[in-house]
Amino acid sequence: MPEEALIVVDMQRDFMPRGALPVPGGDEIIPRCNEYIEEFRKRGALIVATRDWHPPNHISFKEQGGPWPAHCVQNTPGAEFVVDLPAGAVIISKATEPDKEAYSGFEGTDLAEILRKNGVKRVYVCGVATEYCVKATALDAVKHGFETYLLSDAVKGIRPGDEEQALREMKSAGVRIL
Ligand code: VGL
Ligand code: ZN
Repeated sequence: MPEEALIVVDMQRDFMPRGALPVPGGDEIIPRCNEYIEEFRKRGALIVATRDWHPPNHISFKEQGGPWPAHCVQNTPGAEFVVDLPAGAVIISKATEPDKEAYSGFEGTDLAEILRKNGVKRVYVCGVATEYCVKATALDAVKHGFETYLLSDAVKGIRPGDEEQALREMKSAGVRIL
């Protein structure tokens, strides 16, 4: 049983430059994420990729009164992964219901159960955006009792100041920043 999992958060086309909700420099971490995926795969870790997977009328979209432009709509090119996932990777779709927002990969999904069933004790988190889905996922991982590591050279935030604050919050919650 793999004791470890790599959780790659929301590495999707719409969060990259020229996407619908771009994270500045989001594409710069693609090679690093791919290296981690390969390294963790080789050492037998479970590879998990979360994806934002919204219906077209999602509550978080401006058209619905939410804060964000429409992004990562289910089955559109903007929702596609930009990292290379191996066969056997576990894909976790989140925020799939029109009236519920979910930044964390654990929220409204089977992620915690899947990790537990696979014997996972430690999780390593990378991806975007640092101060939204990465932070929420890492904090929930701690809450679920996993030893949690942030791969800080493979995350990117929307705003640099918010990213710094998010790193401090994660650290004080018990996330180990690598
Ligand atoms: C995200 C804003 C809206 C994220 C998702 O993946 O961090 N941010 N939806
Ligand atoms: Zn979203």
